[in-house]
Amino acid sequence: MNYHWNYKETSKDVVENIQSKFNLPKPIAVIMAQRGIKNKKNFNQYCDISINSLHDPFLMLNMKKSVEFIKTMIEKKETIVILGDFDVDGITATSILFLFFKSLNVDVYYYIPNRFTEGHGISKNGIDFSSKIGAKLIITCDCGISAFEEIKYANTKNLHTIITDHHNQKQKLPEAYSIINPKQNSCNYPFKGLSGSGVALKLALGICKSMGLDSSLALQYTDIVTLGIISDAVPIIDENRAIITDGLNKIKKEKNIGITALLNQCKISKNRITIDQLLYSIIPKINSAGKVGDAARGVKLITSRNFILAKNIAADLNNENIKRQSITLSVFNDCISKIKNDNSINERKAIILSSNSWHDGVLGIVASKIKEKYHKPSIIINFKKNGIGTASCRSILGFNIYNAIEICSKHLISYGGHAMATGFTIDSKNLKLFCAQFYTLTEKLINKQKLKPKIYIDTKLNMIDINSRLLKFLRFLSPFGPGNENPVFLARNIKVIGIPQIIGKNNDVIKFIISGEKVMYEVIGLNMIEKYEYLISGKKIDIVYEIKDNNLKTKSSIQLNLKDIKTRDNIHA
Ligand SMILES: [Mn+2]
Repeated sequence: MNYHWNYKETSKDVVENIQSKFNLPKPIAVIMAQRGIKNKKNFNQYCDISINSLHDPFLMLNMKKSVEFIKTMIEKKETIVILGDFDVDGITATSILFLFFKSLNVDVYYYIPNRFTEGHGISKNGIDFSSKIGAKLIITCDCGISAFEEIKYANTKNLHTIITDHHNQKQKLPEAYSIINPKQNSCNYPFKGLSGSGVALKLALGICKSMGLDSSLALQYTDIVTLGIISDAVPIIDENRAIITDGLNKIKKEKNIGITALLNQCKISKNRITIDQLLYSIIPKINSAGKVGDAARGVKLITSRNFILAKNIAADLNNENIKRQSITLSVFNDCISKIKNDNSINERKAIILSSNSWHDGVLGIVASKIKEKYHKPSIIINFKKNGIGTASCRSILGFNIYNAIEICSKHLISYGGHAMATGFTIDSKNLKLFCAQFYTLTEKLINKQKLKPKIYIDTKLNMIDINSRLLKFLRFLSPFGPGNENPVFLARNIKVIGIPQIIGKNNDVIKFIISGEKVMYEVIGLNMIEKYEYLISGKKIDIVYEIKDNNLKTKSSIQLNLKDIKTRDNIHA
């Protein structure tokens, strides 16, 4: 992949102002300016990642109404059912509320729909289950904001419903008893970036506050909330920073038996856990529970109090993840050969591929991989025998695929999602019309510039400027994730020392030593084997890199993560 290097935009005045106000070196001031840390007040807000300074849950619309109602249900010893979704955010949100209500001795059950027979969100089966066991109240997790029919159905069964969700609302709202969702139009909650698991935590905190219970009764589950936050890629700013910081500590301390059992399957050193590691290790395993089998096992694992049971489920999920990986690879390869055999795909500004022999559970991952490889909006559709297709769509920066799908929605049965990731269902007889409209739209809306993959650089940073002050500053900025990315640096005129190595299970990692101004660093480049020739050319190189954030204790142990590399004669940045 040939990236175009761009600097992030920064105002010179703001940088100079920060530099003089805080007496800081320029690279640090630039990074602060980009993150809006411009004055003492912003700085203090950024510093405050204490779990005890979260926003008041009662700032959320309908929190009071919901908590009061739940209290009367608890007093009357009524049965409550938590209805979650089958992805990691839904599973973790469900787990939190289930454990929380259990700890209050509430008669509580949970229900997670089956992806293949019931689909996303609240299902009729879940409502029937709740009715059958004599429950009075359903609390949804990470879903429900557009479940108009299902909530109506619950009402006919005399079930009360409280929706907790974080998805955008459609024009109408369902007729639930109450809806807790920071993103609903009339909610003035100060932070809109909560995950489904985060909203569940807020409800538990609201109940604590209103019943005079210690907030630790809810906050003990920040490790579980953290997995939902990371998995849903919500921004790691505001409350999410505080929750994740606390959650990562709890994960390190092995507070949750199920999470620990999963980590043991991945053989990760627990005192160095990062967001990225969780994203690539245990989160896919929890996800695979719902992608190739029964997602309720995810809740069973996370809520388990039994080491042996947890170990067994973790081992099962690990095996299923391996199965899922091999299905993913075969669908991915199938897509690649379709692309290679069809010249028209190269000419278009988006990729749409379909089949009737793929696996619904991997469409999203494959769409992401295709998008990454070709840097075009990508739609992957699988048709079932009845002619109904399920699609996953992934987009590139600067193209809102949700809006585009919405424009083409007259050809679709249903659709939902957000700017970068959307899903839909379609009848096979409408596929041609849909494709035609979508291709026309992308032709019009996407210019060539957008199709060029770009890397955004925070600031230039020479090797000599990597000092303990900078490392301390990076620690202060962390944890990194969406919305609070690890800073990306540029260093020019770098000399490669010795012979670069090719390492990794698939021989796709390059490792080499660089030197500049009397210091040496080890550089690791994942999936960068195509750049190996630059390293052995003997020419000086320019590199774009991150400083690895999980090992910052001593300067000698830091590693540079390579993002891209250019030799001096092919620089366009
Ligand atoms: Mn979610």
